[in-house]
Amino acid sequence: MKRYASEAKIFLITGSVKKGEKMKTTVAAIYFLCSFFAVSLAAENPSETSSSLKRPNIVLILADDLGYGDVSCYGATRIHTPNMDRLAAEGLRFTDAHAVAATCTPSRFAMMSGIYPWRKPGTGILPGDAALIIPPQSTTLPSILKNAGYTTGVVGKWHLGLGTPESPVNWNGEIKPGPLEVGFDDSFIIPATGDRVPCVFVENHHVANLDPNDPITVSYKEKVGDEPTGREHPELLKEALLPSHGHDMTIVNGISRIGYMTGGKSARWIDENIADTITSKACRFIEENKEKPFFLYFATHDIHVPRVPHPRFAGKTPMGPRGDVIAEFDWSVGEVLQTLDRLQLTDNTIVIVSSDNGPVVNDGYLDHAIDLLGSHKPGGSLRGGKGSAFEAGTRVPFLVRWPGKIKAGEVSEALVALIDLPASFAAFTGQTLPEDAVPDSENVISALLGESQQGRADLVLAGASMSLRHGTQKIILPNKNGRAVSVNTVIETGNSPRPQLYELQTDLGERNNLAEKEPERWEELQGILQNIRQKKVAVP
Ligand code: NG6
Ligand code: CA
Repeated sequence: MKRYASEAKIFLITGSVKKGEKMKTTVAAIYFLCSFFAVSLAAENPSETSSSLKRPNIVLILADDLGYGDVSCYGATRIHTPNMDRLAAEGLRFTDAHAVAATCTPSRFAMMSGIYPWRKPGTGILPGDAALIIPPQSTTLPSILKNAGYTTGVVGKWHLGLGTPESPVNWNGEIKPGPLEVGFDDSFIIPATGDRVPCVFVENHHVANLDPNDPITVSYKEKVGDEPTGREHPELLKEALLPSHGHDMTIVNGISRIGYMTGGKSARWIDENIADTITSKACRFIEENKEKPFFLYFATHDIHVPRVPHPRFAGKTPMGPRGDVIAEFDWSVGEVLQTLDRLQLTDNTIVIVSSDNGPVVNDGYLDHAIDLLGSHKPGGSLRGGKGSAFEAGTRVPFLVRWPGKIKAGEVSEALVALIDLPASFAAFTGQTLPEDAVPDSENVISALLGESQQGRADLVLAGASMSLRHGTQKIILPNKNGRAVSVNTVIETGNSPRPQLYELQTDLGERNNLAEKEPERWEELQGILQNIRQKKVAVP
């Protein structure tokens, strides 16, 4: 307890907030500082110590490809997500929260670094053997919280690269730099995605359960070893997981993947057990750190392809594997909530649940997701989906709960984004950041805590074409080369050779293009977008 008291003093001295954002952060920062004093006072009289007085833990659960319409508290009716519904009932549900990119790597890069991904080349969807794209020692969401005294952990999907271009990742040796070099104290990750090799977990600096006599080789260029591929041996594949596009390289557990691998048999995951494995790791991290403030980034494999639910969930929804893995994801959320309940940490923990990008139905395997969709709309009433510049590409479910601090059952229309987490939590924890750190991240902590309905004014989104949100107005830049519909996923990309302008307040479905009718408004918004793009920003 002494530790808290002395840290509180340091925060008071250094506790100015970033870049003239004092007004917005004052309430949260004061709460944060007061909680230190409350704890230090309570520490002198231990009977007064209550969990609600401690520094709040932060648990960020990020689903993969979960759509705005895939959750029952966002309107889904063919699928039930009781645990996310519980969070919405006990906390704040955002209706206009975004990932800043419509695919995984750029979205997560932005959330970690506070930098728009289009400012940095090489932040597109990464292969499983790519180098780390976040420079070690740069300011990141976990490094901010670590500096604030939190123990930081990541469990689940990483997809931000490992190793360096000069020293590519060695799966049989020490794997670094990676999560531990960008601010995490503890890490148990899927290196890239479930559909990419290597199909193993990496725990801190090493592949978990690797037998040194069976070393791993990975290649994204050519076949390695003599294990069969889906292309050569489709008869070896699980029936519901035949590839529809790509995904026809090395077969692991009867599922062919993107990329080639050999070796590492004892370390390979079993797809049916991924959710169980990482959920129990996430809960263990909470349990092990229950005495001190912690930040857990729990990035699930669900609901990405290949969709392979545990037998407990298989066939439990009317929508086939895609529905079943939504139920499985919701179960993972529930396990985390129950762990917090059991450890009496619920009141002292901020829980955030969101998704890295919008939904996709056919993402490479013939798993009957399309036939079994029925009336379900993965993007709700939004247009587009994963990869798209239309709203369903980036507008995602976003729930925040902090019992007693955030009013229960409220809805917020504030425009907020995952990229805002670094600046918001820096302000919340009274951190002073270097002037050039997290340049595109805005402090929206008051909106996140439900104290204000005011989020950010502008937000640049990276789907198939670049777009700008300015309040409820939206433009999508013309794109002469892109297709209007993705050949593989059959998702409307939002690409058009003509400028697009929508007023989402009255046209959420982006059907009524106003650009030609209102050229001045188009020009004005385009000017705002250009200014943001041309802003001089340090990109480490
Ligand atoms: C695409 C894959 C898709 C998925 C996506 C990444 C093909 C044809 N498609 O390249 O299946 O893996 O990358 O998804 O290979 S994300 O959510 O991690 O961005
Ligand atoms: Ca994703």
